[in-house]
Amino acid sequence: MAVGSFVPLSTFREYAPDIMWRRATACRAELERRRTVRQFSDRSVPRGIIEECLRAAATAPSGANMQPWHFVVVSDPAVKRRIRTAAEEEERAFYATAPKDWLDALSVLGTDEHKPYLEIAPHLIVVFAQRYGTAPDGSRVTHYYVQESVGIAVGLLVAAAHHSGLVSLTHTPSPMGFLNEILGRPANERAMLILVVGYPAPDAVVPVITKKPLAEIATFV
Ligand code: IYR
Repeated sequence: MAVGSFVPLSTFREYAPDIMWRRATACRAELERRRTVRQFSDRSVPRGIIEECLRAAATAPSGANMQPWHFVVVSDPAVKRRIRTAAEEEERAFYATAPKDWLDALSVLGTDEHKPYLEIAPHLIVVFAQRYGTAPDGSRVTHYYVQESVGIAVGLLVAAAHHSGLVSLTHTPSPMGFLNEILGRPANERAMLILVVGYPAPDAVVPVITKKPLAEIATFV
């Protein structure tokens, strides 16, 4: 029983085969250039650019179109410092107790408990997943496929930041409850990750890693 209203699909564009090839290749090449960066510059980034990236993220499909996400953009140095302090505390515990195979897997990335970028980068976008929503009358609204929906939105956010000429780092301190506390977010929201966004430091380096080839990640039946 459809009770929504519908309009003709007017935004779809069909491309001639050669244009389609060119666009698919250009999109792949553009995304292939993206690298996760851990050395940030303190150069400022206009808030409007971040807003545009968030608008791009918000176009993501979501379960029953519930859009179960909330983004907190932290640019205030004092709040960034609090987040860094709390995250480093969690990370110290993680690096001291994580299983050896996990630490071995991370060794190629060169990560440790020090997270200076949480203070240096101009913006931290803290992504919250809303486990349920709240109706105007205060009753609970069920959200569907929350992890999937927020994951897609974050993917678009990462791509939008890259496309805009910024670098980012997906940072996942664990557990992340301190983010609700510092940022005053409600109990229905769970912090999923911090996306650190800005310009790379002039001397930024990235690990020598490769992506799996198509034959390994895809099967055509
Ligand atoms: N959250 C820690 C550890 C870490 C875990 C994974 I999986 C990574 O891909 C990278 C880091 C940290 O940020 O250092």
